[in-house]
Amino acid sequence: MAVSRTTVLIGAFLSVLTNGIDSQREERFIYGAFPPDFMWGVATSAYQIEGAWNEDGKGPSIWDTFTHTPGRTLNGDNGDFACDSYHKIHDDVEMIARLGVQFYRFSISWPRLLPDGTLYHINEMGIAYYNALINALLSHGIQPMVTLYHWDLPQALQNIGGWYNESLVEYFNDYARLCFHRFGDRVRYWVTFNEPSSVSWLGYGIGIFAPGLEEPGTGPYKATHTIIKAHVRAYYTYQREFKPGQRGMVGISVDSDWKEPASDSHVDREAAERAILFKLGWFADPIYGASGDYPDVMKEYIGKKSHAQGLEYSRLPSFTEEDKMQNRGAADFFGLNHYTSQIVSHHENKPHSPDYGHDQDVQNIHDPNWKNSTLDWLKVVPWGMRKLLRWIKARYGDVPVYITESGVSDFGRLADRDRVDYFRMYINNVLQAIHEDGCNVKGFTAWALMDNFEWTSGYSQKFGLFHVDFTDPDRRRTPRDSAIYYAKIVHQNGYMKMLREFKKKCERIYQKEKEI
Ligand code: GBH
Repeated sequence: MAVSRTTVLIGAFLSVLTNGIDSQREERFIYGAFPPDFMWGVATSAYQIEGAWNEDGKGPSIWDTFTHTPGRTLNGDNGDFACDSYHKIHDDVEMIARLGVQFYRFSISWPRLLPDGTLYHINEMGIAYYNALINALLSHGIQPMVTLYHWDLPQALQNIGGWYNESLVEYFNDYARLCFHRFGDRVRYWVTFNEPSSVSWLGYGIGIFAPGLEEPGTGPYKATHTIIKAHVRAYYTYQREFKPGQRGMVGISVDSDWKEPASDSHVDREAAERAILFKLGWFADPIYGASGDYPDVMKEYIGKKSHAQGLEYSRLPSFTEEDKMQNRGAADFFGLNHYTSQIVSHHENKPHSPDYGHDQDVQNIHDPNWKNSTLDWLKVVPWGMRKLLRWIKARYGDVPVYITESGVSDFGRLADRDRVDYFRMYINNVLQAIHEDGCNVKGFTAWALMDNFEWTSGYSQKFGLFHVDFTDPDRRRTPRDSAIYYAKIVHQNGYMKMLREFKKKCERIYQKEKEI
């Protein structure tokens, strides 16, 4: 009895020392540290936390309009009050400081600064709020990472067509310049757009997100075309006018699931590749790729399908040669939001009504063995993180990658074991990607700092490291186990000390057993 236990312990001990596989799980786990300059962060976004939707001169955004329309969100929830972060800078910064992270990723509400979206009227009270937040962060040694667009477009700009209207390239550029000018002396990291594919597909394709338009065959492509141009334009504004003095970096945060081929067959492997290119490559190829253009496979498939539908042109807009030259390399870092994976097989869609989903000729499913979260789309697949990072390196080279979001939902218990497990394994796969695949990952951001307004799911879904009591007018925040666990990883910059602790524990037990 004693012998076999000892043998087991020694085995575990050895496998840990050799960075070996945790044999109790199908998942691989390694011990080790992240590079010394690796950055840890935590994220939120304006509409999801600020509240104060019509205070101090803020203009309405498309999400105010959308959530105030009956039937758009679960239980009619909205962000009118949310976490009341507009009045809680002190509490928020305190929480972030407790995590020990190096940066806080938050977003600026465009209509809080520019109520009608344009420079016609600058709302100084909105500027004052972000100044106070940035200064409070810096006084705690926390760097701000600022997202300019996390989906809350000024309603006034939707009234002229939203991202269908190319003049938004200029309006966005004006807004970005204002932010660089007013905040850039203290901000080193800028993200232009958060997950633009969610905007294009959910907002303009199937209409489940604001502005709620349903044009699945053309909307997403048109909206994306403007968004990419807006990103590129703002990138050069920063380069020319601000970078020499401010020395910051500008990137874009794209989101992608990992797409695992359903089989080894050539068609399924191609289908999985196509699915990633339609989602991630759609934005990343023009900016980080060699061509400055959309992926060839998108041009081919959308062109082919448009033709079969009797169109004389492709539903995918095209970039001019000059656009392509501008697009290429228009980012200082690669922002990645990653949550989950899918199994992809080839599935030919007969040409019927045009649809971005059908254009891909793929079928996405979940492996029934994957661990669930409380959201249908979010299955826990830690190794997908590593494979996706590897894919990004293979396609876009050594551009610095910041994981700008990753996290998991539940119904909100403080003892959130599942969230601890999620971060333990997802972050570990980032470590593996760095150590074993040479991926140039520079930072990790946990989504989210605290529970918040989860878009169409309202307040039913909890992503927070901190619990928020939404029945309390004070919106009291309380750390979950995952907050403590994440702080530990941040503090250790990986999993080093745990190895030492584990070693000590093994030695102690081994010693005791010998005594017996
Ligand atoms: C991020 O999106 C967002 O940036 C963040 O604001 C959000 O709170 C967080 O994730 C958690 O959701 O409705 O079935 O069509 C994550 C990527 C892409 C996930 C769109 C949900 C819609 C699935 N999201 N997707 S579905």
